[in-house]
Amino acid sequence: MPRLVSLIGAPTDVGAGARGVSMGPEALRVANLQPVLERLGCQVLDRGNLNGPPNPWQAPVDGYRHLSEVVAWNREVHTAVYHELQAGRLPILLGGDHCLGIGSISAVARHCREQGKKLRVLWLDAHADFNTSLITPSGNIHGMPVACLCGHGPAPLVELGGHVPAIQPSWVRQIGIRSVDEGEKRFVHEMGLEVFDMRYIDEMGMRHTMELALAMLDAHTHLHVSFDVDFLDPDVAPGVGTTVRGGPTYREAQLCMEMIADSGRLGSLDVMELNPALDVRNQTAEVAVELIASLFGKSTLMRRG
Ligand code: 6HN
Ligand code: MN
Ligand code: MN
Ligand code: MN
Repeated sequence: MPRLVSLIGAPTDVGAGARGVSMGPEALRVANLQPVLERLGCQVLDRGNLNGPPNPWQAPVDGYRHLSEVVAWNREVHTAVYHELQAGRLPILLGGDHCLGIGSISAVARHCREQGKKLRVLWLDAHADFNTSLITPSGNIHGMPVACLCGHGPAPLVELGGHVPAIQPSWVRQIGIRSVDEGEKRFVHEMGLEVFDMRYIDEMGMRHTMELALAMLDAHTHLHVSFDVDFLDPDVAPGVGTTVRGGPTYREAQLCMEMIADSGRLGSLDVMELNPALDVRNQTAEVAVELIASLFGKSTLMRRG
């Protein structure tokens, strides 16, 4: 049976500190995301783009920039992602900034609760995205989604999926992390998030890292991948708002995606923070599409096992 996949565009940058990730969904389409997935045997529906408020481009208020706009966009995302999951389809959220992970993952968590499934979240990112209004250096909500999902954030975001907290820290594995703010560091530690930072990947290698991150999945596990494109080294992915040197190479990222594919448990995906305004000839979108192809089972020769 072909894999049923739905593309959902969320063209906004309300949660970010730089403009331009609102153009991410179109860049991924231009980089042939749909035909690439179809060649891999997926049946793909492009649901088009969600609608939400424009970016008012204002300063943060009480530690949050654009809170009401962020809430409005996340409600849209939650509804759309939940709808696809209920229809038995695998949603791919095309961001958009990473604040939208709140709407997406709260929908996945709700679906899993109703289906009696276990949820595991892989957070591929240069950043931990675990700030709160009290410790954020920027007020940008794309630096806060993991904390919000774990119950720490403003009520309308924390309660978005109807169950508080939406997820437990122990369900999350963060990979590729190399930029964490001071207060955020303490909070990550306090909450016991499992972080495979770049130091860990340098020392142990991507293979061992992914073996641990993917350990103990079973037939009842729904695997959600939240792929912030700034996970990648800026040498291969310059088109992101918040580049941080020293990320996974192209080959390391391919191995990461191939090992997730081999787990056979991928149930939903976010592709976030792609910024065409900072890209050169759409190369970052093309790299992202190549990696998504690996995530959906493309391998150089035959699949093993
Ligand atoms: N992202 N930690 C920084 C902040 O402003 O909170 C950067 C966050 C980046 C978020 O890339 O999704
Ligand atoms: Mn399902
Ligand atoms: Mn992020
Ligand atoms: Mn990031």
